[in-house]
Amino acid sequence: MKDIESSSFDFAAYLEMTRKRVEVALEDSLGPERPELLREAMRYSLLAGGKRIRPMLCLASCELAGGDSEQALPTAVALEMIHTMSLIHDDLPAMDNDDLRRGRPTNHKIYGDAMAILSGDALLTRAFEMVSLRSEGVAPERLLKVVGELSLAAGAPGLVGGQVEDLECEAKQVDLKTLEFIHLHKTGALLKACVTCGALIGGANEKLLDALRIYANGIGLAFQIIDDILDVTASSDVLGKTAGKDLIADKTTYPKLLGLEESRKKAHELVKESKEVLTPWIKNASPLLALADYITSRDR
Ligand code: GRG
Repeated sequence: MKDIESSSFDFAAYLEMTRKRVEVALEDSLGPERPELLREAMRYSLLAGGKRIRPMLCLASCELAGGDSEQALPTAVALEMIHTMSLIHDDLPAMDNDDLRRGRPTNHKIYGDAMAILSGDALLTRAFEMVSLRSEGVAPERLLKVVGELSLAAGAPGLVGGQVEDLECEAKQVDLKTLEFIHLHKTGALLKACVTCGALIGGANEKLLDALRIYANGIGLAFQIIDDILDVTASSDVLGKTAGKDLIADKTTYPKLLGLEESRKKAHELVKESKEVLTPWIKNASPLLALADYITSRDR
């Protein structure tokens, strides 16, 4: 099938506009937490930049389903909160033990391990508050489904399961199937929740939800392949996190199993397939098509 192009869509302008919209919503999302140190630690990581891909996927999916993306904004914020929590916890000494994230020292390097765990916990629980108590104009049954999707994505069937498998596989020979399991859970599950939650709020039917799940699986794997490639080819300065860690930790990665060129090819194929799934909705799918391309063209 012919590759789908979204040439007339000004993605750079869309990206900038949506990023600013998300930053404002993130800034507004944190209340007067007490004690002040907890508030500081939560803000430190949540407002540290980041590409904000997850909220963008949520807002774009809501619009693709015909909804008003303003109604999905609290859920978009919730998704970024869950993502940020997972980064804070992933960087802890008991997990990936990293010093650098989003271009600055990791949360635990500034606030200590206990506060990093607790600020992550506070962000995770605040995410559910955003959806259930701060969404306006969305039918309660839709919000209930969103809560369900978020629980599945964050918990054992998603992020936690993927992370445990990843830890279990450290310094072991891992085959392609296991690597795929890790990434579909560690990275893919939350990306899938971004599109399903946005689409549910927008009132998507089952056909669109199924297509978006396939789209998300494809871009989720592609996202991780590019992450693995950048770990070998980019600098820590550009990435804002420690480059070359996979090699040092002797982790199995796509470049290790397939080589750099094959890995790039696989990521492009996955993105192409993800875009094709959205063909029936092509008229309103430009942001999601362009976000899929962004994943393979990104340099950080
Ligand atoms: C405690 C419920 C609970 C879950 C935590 C720690 C953990 C379980 C999971 C780790 C998940 C993880 C860190 C996956 C890596 C995903 C990934 C590729 C992150 C990088 O995403 P980007 O590039 O980062 O979008 P920015 O900084 O741009 O947002």
